[in-house]
Amino acid sequence: MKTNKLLNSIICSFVIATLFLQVSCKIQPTTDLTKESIIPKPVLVTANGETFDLSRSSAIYTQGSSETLAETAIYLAELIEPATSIDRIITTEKTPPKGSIFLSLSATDALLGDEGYRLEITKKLVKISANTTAGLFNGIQTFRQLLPAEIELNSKQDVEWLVAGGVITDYPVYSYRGTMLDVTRHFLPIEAVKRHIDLISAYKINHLHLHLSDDQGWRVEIKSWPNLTEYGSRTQVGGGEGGFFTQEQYKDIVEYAAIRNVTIVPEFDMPGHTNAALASYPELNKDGKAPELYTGTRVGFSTLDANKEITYQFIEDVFREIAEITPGPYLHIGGDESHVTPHEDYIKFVERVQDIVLKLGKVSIGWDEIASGDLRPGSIVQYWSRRPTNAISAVEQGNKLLMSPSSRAYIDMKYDSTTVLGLRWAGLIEVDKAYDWDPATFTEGIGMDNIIGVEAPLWTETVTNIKDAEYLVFPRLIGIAEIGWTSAANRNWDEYKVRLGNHAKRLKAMDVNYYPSKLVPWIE
Ligand code: TNX
Repeated sequence: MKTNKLLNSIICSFVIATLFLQVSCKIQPTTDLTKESIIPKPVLVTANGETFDLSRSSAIYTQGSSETLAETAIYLAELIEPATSIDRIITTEKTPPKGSIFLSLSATDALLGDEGYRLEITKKLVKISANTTAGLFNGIQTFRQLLPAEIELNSKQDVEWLVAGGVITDYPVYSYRGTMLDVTRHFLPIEAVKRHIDLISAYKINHLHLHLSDDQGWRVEIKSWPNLTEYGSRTQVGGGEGGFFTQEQYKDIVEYAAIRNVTIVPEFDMPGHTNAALASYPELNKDGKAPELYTGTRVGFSTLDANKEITYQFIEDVFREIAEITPGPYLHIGGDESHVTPHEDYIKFVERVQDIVLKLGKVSIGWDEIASGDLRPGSIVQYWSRRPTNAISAVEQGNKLLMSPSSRAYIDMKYDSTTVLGLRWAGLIEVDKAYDWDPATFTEGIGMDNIIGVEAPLWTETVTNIKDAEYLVFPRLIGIAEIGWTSAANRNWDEYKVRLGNHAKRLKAMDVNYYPSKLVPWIE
């Protein structure tokens, strides 16, 4: 009896103590900014022990002149409004009042460059300053991660919006931090692409490469060659109905991306991977006969004819039309796996296509095989294969590399042997393997100066919808985003995996269908 009583009172006080702890934990704000799980990891974080309370905020203030500043402020307002009800934006020349979020396009700090920002948080004010709206956008993403995860929900939340105080000074190591969506093997509609842009930009990914043509389908309207989409878009892997973007929809994607600091990089893959175009126009074929549409997953069986003038007329028309609606600097010309193109034809073809792109005032990006020929000045070589000779040749010709090594950055590979989606030809890529590498030391003879950045492609042979895509993309792309932003000296898997684990609640709130790798200590 006595012992029972004692036991009861011990249990009781334990329960009370736990309750008290939970309650006090709830109302205790995080006050140490240096302990926050920010991804990508910033350059410099210092804490001041203060706490900013967004619940008492009334407005977003902006200062500075730029056409895109208002758009960036509206973006921030739309991001926080559903959960907090703050949506007033005020332009000011003076210091904004206590409690506001202040976007200041006034930094004159060379250190911050084109994309860096300074985020200053005191109990009175959140101030993001940058040289560009891109920098402000990146600062907003960091600020977003400092708010409770409920900020990602779409209805008003009864949460104390407390933010730890201090100063963050931050800028990226690489200017190109990208991912690719293959919308040809399986078509993804415009809403899916927009959602994808929302998610990737939350981690400061700033380029979205769209793989727009392949054997299985042509996915964007070209007005001077209408059959490309009228016929060539009508199927996909497995024989589904396929689809395409009208030019209006493409422009819509480009604009949506621009507000989120994402540059669209359109790719028309050639001279191989062209069955859909060859099926749409018999005159593009060497023998003048159009093949059937293709719904399988083999590669390397189709080619444009490098010795027909109509081939180059076709390419000029296609790239001219897309260049007119692509504000970004790059046009991706493909160039991979052209196994049935005679080598001298391939070399001639790739040189002529680079000239067409130059004439349009754009810069070519091509898969690394293009480095087997003469590269035009400025052309970028996307290094994916396991043939370092291509990477070395590019560098010897004075050209730069975009790093997408398939054994690390191919996020269409399976995570482990039990992953249902994905392929495995480049190996299994667990979350640690996708994170734990350095583009600047990956290939002998290639250093940081030879690299513009990193890109993780998602090929969609096995991916039929955006939820499947997210499963392969997340969380691996988050790690690639950090590789592109944070210096290798400041990165470490054991420390990163804890920060990543702390993003579980946030990813859930955003309804991301991520792979819950056992290697990560997820905290929900
Ligand atoms: C190789 S990587 C390809 C694509 C496939 C991919 C599947 C590259 C430049 N070409 O055509 O979809 O493998 O992983």
